[in-house]
Amino acid sequence: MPGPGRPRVAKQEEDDGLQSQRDRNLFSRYLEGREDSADLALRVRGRDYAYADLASHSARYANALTTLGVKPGERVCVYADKSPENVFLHLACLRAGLVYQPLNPALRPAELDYYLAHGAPALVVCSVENESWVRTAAGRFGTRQVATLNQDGNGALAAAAAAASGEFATRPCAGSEPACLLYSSGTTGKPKGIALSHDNVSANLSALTESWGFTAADRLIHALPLFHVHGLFVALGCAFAAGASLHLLERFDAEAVIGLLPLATVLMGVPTFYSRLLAHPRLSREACASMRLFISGSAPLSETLFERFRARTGHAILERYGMSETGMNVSNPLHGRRKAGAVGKPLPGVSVKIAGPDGKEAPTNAVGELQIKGPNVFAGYWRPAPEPGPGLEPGPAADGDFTEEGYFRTGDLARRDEDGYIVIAGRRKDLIISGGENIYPKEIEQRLERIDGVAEAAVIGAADADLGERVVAVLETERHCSLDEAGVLALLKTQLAGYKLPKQIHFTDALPRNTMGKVQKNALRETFGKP
Ligand code: MLC
Repeated sequence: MPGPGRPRVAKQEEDDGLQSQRDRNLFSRYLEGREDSADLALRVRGRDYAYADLASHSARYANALTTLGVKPGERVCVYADKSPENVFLHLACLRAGLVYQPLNPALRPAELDYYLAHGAPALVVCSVENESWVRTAAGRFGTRQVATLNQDGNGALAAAAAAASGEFATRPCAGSEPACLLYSSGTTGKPKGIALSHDNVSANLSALTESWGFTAADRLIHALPLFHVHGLFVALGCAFAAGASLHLLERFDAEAVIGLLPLATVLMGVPTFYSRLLAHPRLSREACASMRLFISGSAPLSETLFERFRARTGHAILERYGMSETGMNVSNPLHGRRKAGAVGKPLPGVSVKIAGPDGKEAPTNAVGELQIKGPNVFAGYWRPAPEPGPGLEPGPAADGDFTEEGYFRTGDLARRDEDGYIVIAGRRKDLIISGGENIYPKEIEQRLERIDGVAEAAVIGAADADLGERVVAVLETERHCSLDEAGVLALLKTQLAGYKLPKQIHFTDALPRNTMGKVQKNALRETFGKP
């Protein structure tokens, strides 16, 4: 901020700086030169939106948000379903310098509280159906505004946008300003806030569009949720940055995707998309004739799935590796060998270190911690600002998340093979990835242990042909306890989003423990973790 009495030269430098930052807004990147273009940007439910429509609709939403009093830097918590209007809202946030804080609309009220407290949003957007209890929750956390947006495009926010002007001057912003606030599940059971800046996303999109050969001629099937980095910035972002078009599906549905394949060139998905497509009788080489690329990420793609898909369609799925904190880091090549079981080589501009126990680069094929550096990497977890008043600030980068050399410590284990391809060898402690959703056992265990009669809960991931892994809970119950699976699930359902619910619950008098009394999850995986 320019302060009184600051030297003229500093002011001049600042002006020059602002000038060079004029186009750092990610929205400018997306729409560059296409504000009046009739080229197709989005096709959804039989409706077409050209790039010019993206410009005018996002302007209407940006005006509506501004009228609601949301100011640059403030969060807009979007607890709403996937829809074209939600896309306009995301673009509007970028244009107005607001921080899009998307949440899974499957979250239960008890889960929403955390995000309102942590993100301290100025506005929550939710469905009309949820408005009443969301208002009460918003009131508890000091959120100033609640506005509604339904999946069908109705709601108070949509009405305000429809009445607003279709012109809005996109706010020039510094590249370091946050474009979104995403969350990763923390090992402690508390999700961690991840702000990706306009520059983080922009750098990642340059690497991805180049590496994956995106052009304006591409037509991407978008069946991913909008509340993760995968659907929001990788899928939506690659398409918009290249001036391509998107077929937006409100959720993944194998039948609908197969119907769209002949009209499309690229699909991005989690491995579950591919196993479900393979289960569909109409998946064939012919159905994929216009497709140039199938990309998979967010969860490990098994070699069997890779080979089965190739045998059926002739396409080698391109697997890549990323995470919310960094966007995408490593990818198999567009041209060249795509290795089953490997996630590929570092993307342009991304530096990968496989750190051995001494912190130095591990030798070829030796497993070490996967560490990442690059312009795509976030600055640090966001934490609630100290009192007084709500607000957020970037967390200190010194609490072990980054190495002294500035590498982000992913916590994942990996090795670099003799061809330089990276192979993920083990994951962040305890993490379960189910259908591409990250689930931390601690959060579920904490809920289970609040149930009367549960002495201790242990949650593990079991191998699952559809989801990759499914959540399984093993409960040590108190004597004479009459709990059963249906009863426990009924209680959990009111507190946890459906995807986190255990698919099986086992009861035991005594969980296996080591001499220190700690539950031995490996023993539980042996007994209960099989397909
Ligand atoms: C839904 N359900 C799940 C689930 N999704 N259970 C376990 N794991 C999941 N992922 C449950 C619901 O609660 C419901 O239970 C039942 O399954 C059917 O719900 P649905 O809504 O019809 O599910 P479906 O459409 O089949 O969804 C499955 C899915 C979806 C795999 C298509 O979860 C999905 O789109 N996943 C993608 C997640 C993603 O985008 N991850 C990216 C993270 S970013 P009930 O009991 O109510 O019937 C990241 C970084 C990176 O990791 O590198 O990309």
